Amino acid sequence: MADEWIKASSVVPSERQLNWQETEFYAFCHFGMNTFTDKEWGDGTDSPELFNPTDFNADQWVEAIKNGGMKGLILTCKHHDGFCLWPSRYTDYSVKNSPFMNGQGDIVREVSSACKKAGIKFGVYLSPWDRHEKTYGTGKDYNTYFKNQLEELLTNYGELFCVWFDGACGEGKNGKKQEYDWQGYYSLIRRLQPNAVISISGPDVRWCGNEAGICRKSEWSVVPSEFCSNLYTAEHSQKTDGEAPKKKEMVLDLGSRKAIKGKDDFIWYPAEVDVSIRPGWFYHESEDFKLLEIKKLRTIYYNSVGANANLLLNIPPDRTGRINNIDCLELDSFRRSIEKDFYYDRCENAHAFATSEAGSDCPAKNILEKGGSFWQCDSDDETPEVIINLGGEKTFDKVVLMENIATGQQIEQFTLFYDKGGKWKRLFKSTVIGYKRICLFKAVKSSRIKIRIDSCRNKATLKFAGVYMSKE
Ligand code: FUL
Repeated sequence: MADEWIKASSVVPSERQLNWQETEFYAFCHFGMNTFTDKEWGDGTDSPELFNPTDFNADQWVEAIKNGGMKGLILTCKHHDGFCLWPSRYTDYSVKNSPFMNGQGDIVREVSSACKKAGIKFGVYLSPWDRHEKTYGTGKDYNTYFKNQLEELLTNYGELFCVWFDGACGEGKNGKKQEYDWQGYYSLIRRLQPNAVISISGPDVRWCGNEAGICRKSEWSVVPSEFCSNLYTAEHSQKTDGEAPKKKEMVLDLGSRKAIKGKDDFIWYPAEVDVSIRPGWFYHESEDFKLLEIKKLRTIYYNSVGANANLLLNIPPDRTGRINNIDCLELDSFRRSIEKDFYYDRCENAHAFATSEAGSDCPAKNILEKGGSFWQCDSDDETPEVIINLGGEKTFDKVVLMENIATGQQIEQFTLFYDKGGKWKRLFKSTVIGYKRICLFKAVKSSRIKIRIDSCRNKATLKFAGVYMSKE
């Protein structure tokens, strides 16, 4: 077969995947029966009477999430226990039989409206595994039930940016076996919400493979199509209560030339890192003082958003129906810390030059503008270089690079240099860039930096390059 990487280089994202990628950092809200029973996995037998948030306020959730720097929210409309946060016509196991607003309430409505009002995206999590619903395990009947519920969510709550399907199932060998009608679910979503990505057990967004907030050193968005397999995802997902999937079970290289050798079908399947701000996914008072440390959260952020993956951070609302003040404070300090990191923009008077340009419509100067345009090297330039002249000596400790992924992912390896007394000195070296790579290093002072693309597939592009210094 011809070189696999040539084939891989021509794979591009769909419009919905591009929009999703730009969302970068968004919240997961695990809220439901487990919030009130202090569990992580309910078995579907807890009475709806128990669901009773006394001070529910979706605007407060959205305010806290926005204040954390997040641009979207995915709500667990139904978790494994089967309890629905909206008054579904197809089951009694929902908010309509709870004391919440005397059975007149609809959490999905409240949260989706709050997101819309505040200008952030809204998405739904609907657990395929359902421990309450009697038809679960029957095949066709459950699929009809599931599609009916899906349709309610897809039609009654405005535009969705994501439908998130979990791969988890704790039925075990001797439990119920449900054959999911995945294709049926997907076509319903495509028809009713064509702009929504289908994540995890779905064709648009790939689960990074663990719940510890770790992604690969080289997170390729183009991978062999066999990695888009619900069976594979299910095998690696959670199977018992309280035992989250570990990093060691992950395949560590999905997209390098070595990893794709011998494969002939590739897809755009970008990574998402999902992790909870607390040890559990649902709120437990006992975990109020066990939040991820800011330092750890920052590391997760830079290793995901800064390494070509999106970050889905779980913030579980508490029993009052609000995001606990402890989590709100943490989100606030986190966002402030990231803002400080990018406080000084060192490219305000910069100029950019490249060893080659593919055409007059893609000059190097495009990388200094945050717009739709980009730089692309010429096809015979094997190790293209871009030089950014900062317009004077500047101190900096960060470089942000973005490829123009609309034309595919090309860069396999790059090195950054800075000018030290007229000589190029190595500053940073890494592998893929993709949508975004944030390079962190010890502050240096210089008037020029050089980006050398050591290896790429098709003609390298850069859509953006930024140089920053943090504020003390
Ligand atoms: C897992 C589930 O079992 C957890 O409860 C949680 O919803 C997490 C996001 O996915 O597989």
